[in-house]
Amino acid sequence: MTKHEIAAMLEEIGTLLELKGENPFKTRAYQGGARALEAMEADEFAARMAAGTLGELKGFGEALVDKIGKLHANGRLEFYDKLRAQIPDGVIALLEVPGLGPKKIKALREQLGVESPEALAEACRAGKVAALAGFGEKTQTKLLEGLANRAAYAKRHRWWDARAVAGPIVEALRALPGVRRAEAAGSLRRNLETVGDLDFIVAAEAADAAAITGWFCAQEGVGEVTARGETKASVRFAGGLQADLRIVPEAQFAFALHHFTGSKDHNVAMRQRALARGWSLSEWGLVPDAGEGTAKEKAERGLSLRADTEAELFAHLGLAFVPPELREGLGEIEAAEAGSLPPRLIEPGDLRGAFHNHTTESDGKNTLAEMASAAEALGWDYLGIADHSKSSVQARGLDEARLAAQVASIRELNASARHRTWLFAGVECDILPDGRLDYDDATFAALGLDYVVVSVHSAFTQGEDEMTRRIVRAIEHPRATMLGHATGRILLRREGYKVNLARVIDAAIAHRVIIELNAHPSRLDLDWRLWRRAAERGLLCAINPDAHDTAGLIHIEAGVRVARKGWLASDNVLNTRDRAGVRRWFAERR
Ligand code: DGT
Ligand code: CA
Ligand code: CA
Ligand code: ZN
Repeated sequence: MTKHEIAAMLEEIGTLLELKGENPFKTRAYQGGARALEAMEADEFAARMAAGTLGELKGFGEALVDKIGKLHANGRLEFYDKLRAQIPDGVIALLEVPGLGPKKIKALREQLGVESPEALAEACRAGKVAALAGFGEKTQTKLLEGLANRAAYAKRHRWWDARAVAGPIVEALRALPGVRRAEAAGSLRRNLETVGDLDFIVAAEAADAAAITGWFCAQEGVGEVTARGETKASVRFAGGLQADLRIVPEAQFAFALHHFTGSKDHNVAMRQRALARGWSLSEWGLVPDAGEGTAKEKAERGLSLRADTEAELFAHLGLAFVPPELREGLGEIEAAEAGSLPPRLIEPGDLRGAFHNHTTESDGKNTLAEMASAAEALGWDYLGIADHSKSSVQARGLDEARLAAQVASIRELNASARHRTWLFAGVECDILPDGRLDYDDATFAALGLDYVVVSVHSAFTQGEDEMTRRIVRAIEHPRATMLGHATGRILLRREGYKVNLARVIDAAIAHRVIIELNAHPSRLDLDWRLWRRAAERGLLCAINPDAHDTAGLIHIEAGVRVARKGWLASDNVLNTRDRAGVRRWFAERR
């Protein structure tokens, strides 16, 4: 096991012990150990494991060192297996309910016998939770809300995760005998931030269909086949994600692909447009509306207009090609008719770097040098480092002295020319509950940072007015360069804080502050629905991975996909500019 994996394991052991109600010293030893491992350089860890000197460090007692040794050598630990077996799965599931931690779960188990989210919902509805000491009416309402969200969220999946499943399936489908074309359609193709199910469309002869559905239902990872016919099948993967397959004749492929890409609203508008021109548009084709029979029958009689590509389908209706991510029924058809679609949406290859990234100085898992090397390997022209500021104590935020030292290391690394990637020195500065920033003006003046990302990391429960005033005040600060994760939402887990985004966007435009499109697959915040209009009004975007390790840098692609959905072109995004262009922009701001 790697250092990260061991740390995660220790953290989990700490949680499990807490759930069991073990002595707090014991649980804290594991949690402390996990954090200490996270903070340790990989080289040091390897050296200490080889020399057997981990125990010399503060916080690494004998029992802990023994367990780390076993995990390091064998990748498993009997102690953990036994501990995990003592705790029901339902209790583990309770950890995912917002507002519940090990202590509260323990009280719920002991006093109400609650051992699953379902049992918790029942206890809340019966009013039993409100009556417990330390809970109360408000907590009970919150828990019920959290449970409802959890149920809704469980049905959807992050776009990034869905794509990881879909990509290899499309490749495999294309390699099957008889498959002429294969695509993933649906919300995945539209780059929606969360995906309900996967929709695969395949063009093949009827004679090959049975073998293709056969492969689809028997492929690795399928937990259950929920429907199966000659040309259609639906499966559920072990992880809960479901997938539909449809096989169509090649002549129908563009129509089926368009139909099953959706969205529903887009399809409805397209169908109305076709009808107004005397045509009926469906997954079967584009057939005359007049005359006997269903659209399917007409298509089978060869009455459909021909379209080998979706572009031809759109052309039949007098429209320019609408990229899939714009097909949400939000004015894309009108724009396609008027010729006012963006001539070119931003593409992943347009980005030359990113600004919001962490290192081991705060809560990142890789050092400055490791992050720089990773960015260089990706061919990035520059990498911005923005670790947490001092108020983010849990993330080991940097005080003035540590930040000054980090800025010096960054300057040194640039001067050494060890990496082709240039490092910009920034900080992710907490917006304090009253809207002040986490460092005073003198500190900012002394630090000489290239830029400042301002973000909310505390007091999430403020009312909308207070939160809006707070963020606007931060935007008005002359040192603020960009606003990080504008709502703090965690997709499928946590709603964003309440804030009037229209006013935040107005303030950002007025003060020439960038708003980030946080590209972490769980954030994708600021939401794509707001970008089109904001960018038209002059808001500049930066697409940032918020990387906490080297692997996190590639999440930037998720941000670009969602930026396309927000109609953004490369001009709208600061990090499509080269190093000199970015430097110039920072300098003008100052
Ligand atoms: P999802 O899976 O919930 O993330 O969203 P989609 O958009 O992938 O929806 P899904 O899988 O139910 O259906 C795929 C596409 O098929 C959908 O975007 C549009 C089309 N479609 C499905 N049902 C209907 C319908 O009742 N009417 C129309 N016009 N189109 C539909
Ligand atoms: Ca779908
Ligand atoms: Ca579907
Ligand atoms: Zn943050």
